[in-house]
Amino acid sequence: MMRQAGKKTVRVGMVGYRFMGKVHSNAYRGVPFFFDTEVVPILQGIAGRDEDAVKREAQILGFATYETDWRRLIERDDIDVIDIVTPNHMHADIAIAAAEAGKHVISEKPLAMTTEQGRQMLDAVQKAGVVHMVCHNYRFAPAVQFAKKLIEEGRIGQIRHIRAQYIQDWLMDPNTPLTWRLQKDVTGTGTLGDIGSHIIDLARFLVGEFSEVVGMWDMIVKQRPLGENSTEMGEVTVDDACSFLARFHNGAMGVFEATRFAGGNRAGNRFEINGEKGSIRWDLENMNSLQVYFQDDEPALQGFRTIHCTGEHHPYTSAYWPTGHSIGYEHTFINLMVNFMQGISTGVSPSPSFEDGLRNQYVLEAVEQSILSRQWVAVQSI
Ligand code: 4PW
Repeated sequence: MMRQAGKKTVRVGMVGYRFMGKVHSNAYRGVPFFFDTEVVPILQGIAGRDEDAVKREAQILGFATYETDWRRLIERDDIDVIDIVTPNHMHADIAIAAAEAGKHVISEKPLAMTTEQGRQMLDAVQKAGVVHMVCHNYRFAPAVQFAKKLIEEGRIGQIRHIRAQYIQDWLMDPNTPLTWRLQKDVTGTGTLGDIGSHIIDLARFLVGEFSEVVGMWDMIVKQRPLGENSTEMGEVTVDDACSFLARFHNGAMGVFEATRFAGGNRAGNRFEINGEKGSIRWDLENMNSLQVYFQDDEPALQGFRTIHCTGEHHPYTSAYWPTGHSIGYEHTFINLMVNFMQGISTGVSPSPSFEDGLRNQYVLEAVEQSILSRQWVAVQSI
């Protein structure tokens, strides 16, 4: 850690630079702009294999230097944090090497390809004593944080149900080319790990730990063109859609659905939680609002009320704009990075940590096993 203008700084080395690279870079820049954290990130280095591309992205994203080999980035003394925004099959090697070099590590989700890899990653960061985090960003939406507060205050009582969806439609056209997200050896699972892991994280955050699951999945389009306008076809080797039922340790029941074939749903990440005293609803497509229902409201006035979570009474929002002014998807990552910086400052890994990532991975594994065995499967605990 260095000191700059009275602040401690951490120098970030990012591996990868596409969609999530841009989102993370923007989030690091947003931290000191909106928050007064003790530790401030500096965009120090970025790694990618294609020199022209990584050089260009370093300039666009605001990184001071670039490397064409991620191992070189990890070896450097002027890097304190390794940020992994690569496809999933690279997470484990990079995270373990970074931890062994004494760097703090933040990784995109799902944490790993398998529970074995996730366990090795957690062991490596714990052994090295570095701070670690996995990027399940949606729990940092102010309305979701407010839902957590209401649940912790007991406002909806004991939770009985959660039904959660992350449903998209970007693969409905069979001519949409094959991407790494559709190849098992690069991604692990399809919708289950890519977007199902987000609703698993939200459920763990809001409801509690999973006890057992049973699922089903489908591969709807089995072959896709290898590129735009290509006539050569490649195999899709993961699920296009996945649904599962769950039981939680606290007795709650869960219904989960992830798909990329739900026409009209561009980012349908939403949940409803029902407790003995009330209910809560959230929808990413209207992410600053939270719908709540309280059973003890006067009968004639009972019904869902919509709270616009943009005021001084709601988590994170006062750091941004005056009451009533909305924030967006990118702010969930700024909030996440604020937690990461605070974790580095205190030496305590914030949640979701690699431990949360591994717990999430155990749920993913149990769902997959239940589908393959056509049975309920108990979720392993750490
Ligand atoms: O993590 C997810 C991605 O892999 C995201 O939250 C949305 O779905 C956007 O892209 C995919």
